[in-house]
Amino acid sequence: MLTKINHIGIAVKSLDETIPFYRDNLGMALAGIEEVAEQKVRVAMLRVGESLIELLEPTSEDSPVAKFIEKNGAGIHHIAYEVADIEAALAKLCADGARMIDEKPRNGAHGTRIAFVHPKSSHGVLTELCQVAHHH
Ligand code: CMX
Repeated sequence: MLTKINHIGIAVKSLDETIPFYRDNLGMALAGIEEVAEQKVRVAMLRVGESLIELLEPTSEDSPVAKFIEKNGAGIHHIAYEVADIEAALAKLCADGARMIDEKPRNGAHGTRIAFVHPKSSHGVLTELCQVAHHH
């Protein structure tokens, strides 16, 4: 069902203050910056091998990422697994009784379709399923 780790989401207070560490000190290529209005975040994608690091900056105080940072400080926020067929993956998880945040896919950054499993069902790790626009 899962094909690889698409990205790891990291909550940050400021993209401008965080990007230099990943891009310049760790030497990752910045793949793009985009606002995802629906999620109230601005995201920067940095490439590491076949996976990405997704830096998440909240764009409003009621963003889920703002709430996370308030509670935990900046740090790892979620892990996103790539799936070839997100409807099939969601149907399986629902049939298995997992508590979903999204029962239907919604739009993520860079044309992806995403759905989150609630951390109460995934043992404390916010888990995202992600279907990329052009799956190979
Ligand atoms: N990882 C692990 N646990 C988390 C978590 C996270 N990122 N965020 C919240 N939790 C836990 C909390 O610690 C809390 O646990 P306890 O009850 O044991 O204290 C519980 O989940 C409820 O948390 P809360 O602070 O009360 O927050 P909410 O219930 O309001 O929201 C969540 C939590 C996960 C449902 C919400 O953040 C959500 O819907 N997230 C999915 C959307 C999202 O994160 N979007 C940003 C990324 C967008 C992108 O990648 O494009």
